[in-house]
Amino acid sequence: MTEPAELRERPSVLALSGGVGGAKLALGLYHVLEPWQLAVAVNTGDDFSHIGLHIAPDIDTVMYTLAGENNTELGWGRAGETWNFMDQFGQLGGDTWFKLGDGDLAVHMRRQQLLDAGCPLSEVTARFCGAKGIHAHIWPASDEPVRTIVHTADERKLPFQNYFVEEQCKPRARGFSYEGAASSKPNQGLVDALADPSLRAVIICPSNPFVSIDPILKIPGTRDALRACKAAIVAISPIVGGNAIKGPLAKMLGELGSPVSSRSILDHYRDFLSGIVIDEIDAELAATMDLPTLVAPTVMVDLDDKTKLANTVLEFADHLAMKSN
Ligand code: FO1
Repeated sequence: MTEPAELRERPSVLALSGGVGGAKLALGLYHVLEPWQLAVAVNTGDDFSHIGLHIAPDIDTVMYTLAGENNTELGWGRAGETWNFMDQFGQLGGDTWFKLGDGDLAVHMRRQQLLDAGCPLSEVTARFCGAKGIHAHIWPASDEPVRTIVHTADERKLPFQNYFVEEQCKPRARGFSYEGAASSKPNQGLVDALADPSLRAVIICPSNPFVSIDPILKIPGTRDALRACKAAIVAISPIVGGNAIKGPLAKMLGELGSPVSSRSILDHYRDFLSGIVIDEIDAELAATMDLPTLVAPTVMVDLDDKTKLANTVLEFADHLAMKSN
């Protein structure tokens, strides 16, 4: 499990990503760039410890997606998964609200073994990606624990997976906090990429700003580094036609009193963003946006959609970079 030699090269495109939606665009970028040119800094706010194992859902979703092993029906885990472990575990009284497939369990067992031996999460991730033949840089945003907590209207503080899986996003959210973020350090690759004057672009994937991108931005120094970054920074809005493509974002925006609109996404990232891509269904919104806005098809179903959007986003970033020079 050695690191491919080209991964010692500096990436030219940095993507910040959560799980499913971010992984789709990451796959598009992976196809249109030389693989080693892509770095993906991945949310770890969804991570938690469960049945003694470190679970890293977004890292695994990005890793399985780039390896072509992702389960497209579930949106998480591995394709062609079997569930013998879970069935037995449940029969014996074990917790089954969070499901680990047999192959996925092997990933988790090996990850925990390496973490217990003192290997940081970034190193474990690099080793796994190497073993799966992935030649892009996949970085956990931090090696230290950052944990998203959902503050509910009924005054509870729910760890993300309890909110998302166990309670199926039903509780009303009134805010979020990011346990451990203040004492965490950003991944060194992420710091170096953002300071690199030859970086081509930073892409904020169409991920949930509150629970996928904010846990990255709350890591000390990250938001400042984005503000200081010389490359064009482009976000792809995860809101399409007044709804989120997947997940609880629309519900969250409503509960927090914000419009379910790409306008809210722009406002969220305004201090560091160079431009935003919104879906063609929302074309009329473009005229009201006070930052360069590109209208394009953003819904990614097949690989062609993903590579087309990746090319569109990169061209837009290049155009914005040219304008600012
Ligand atoms: N999501 C579910 O809705 N139910 C599950 O049982 C579940 C298990 C699971 C196991 C490993 C893994 O990497 C992800 C898993 N997810 C599951 C997905 C995960 O909770 C969320 O999709 C992400 O955290 C949101 O990005």
